[in-house]
Amino acid sequence: SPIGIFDSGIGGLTVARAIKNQLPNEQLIYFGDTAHLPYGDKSTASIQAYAVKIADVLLKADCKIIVIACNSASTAAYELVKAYVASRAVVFDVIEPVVKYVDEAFQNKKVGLIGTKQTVNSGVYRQKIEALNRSGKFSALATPLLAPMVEEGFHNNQISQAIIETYLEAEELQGIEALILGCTHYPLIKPQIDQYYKESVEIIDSSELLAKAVREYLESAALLNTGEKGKDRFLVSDYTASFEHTTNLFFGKEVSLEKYPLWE
Ligand code: DGN
Repeated sequence: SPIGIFDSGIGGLTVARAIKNQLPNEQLIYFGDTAHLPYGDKSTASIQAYAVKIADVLLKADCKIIVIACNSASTAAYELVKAYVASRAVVFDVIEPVVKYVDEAFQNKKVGLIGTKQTVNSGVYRQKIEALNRSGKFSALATPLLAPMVEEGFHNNQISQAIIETYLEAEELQGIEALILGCTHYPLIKPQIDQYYKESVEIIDSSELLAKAVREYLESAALLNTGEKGKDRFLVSDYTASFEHTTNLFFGKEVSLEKYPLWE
């Protein structure tokens, strides 16, 4: 059975891509809720309603795992989706693997987070990291310009460099030894962030950590696909040609999107 992955749009394809790289023999069913993006500015209640509806779509497609490939949806709906899905599939989010890594690698260090307003204001990363028995500090900054900037193809140019630097110079992010990329879009600007810090700060990419956690789970639960692999599918709740074109940016190649409205 397939691995189900969902996001507010196509940004979660960075997560799908990381999972595909680690697990090339698995079939993916990706759902991008393009009719309701961006989640970064939505209320928790709205995101929860969308997330449960999408979980249903993925359960109907017989997914053995549901991956919440969106930080905003993970902060708003992880607990709810887990309770809703119960024993029908195993649910992963983008936050747990990061928290585990911070616990292992940054015990006494100050760790920073950048993400959407929903992700930062929810305080979920803060709660989970502060709940660890560690002496290091945690500090977060909402960087809402970054996701639309990446979507518009502004990475690796002067404008994106100036915006990134302005954010990274904020008071909140001073003295950090690691920076969590708390948004699906940020792996694309990781080279520019690295360039700013000149390797003095470790950049924590949640998509890589999540993909590794999914692989390790499938291996240990003996759930790896051994038979013939079905074709990957990419569903979107609203279709436009420009979404399809942008898939290239996040997935490394253009994929064809199927329209699948959440509500008729
Ligand atoms: N996928 C969202 C996230 O990771 O928070 C970012 C896109 C958005 O909704 N702005």
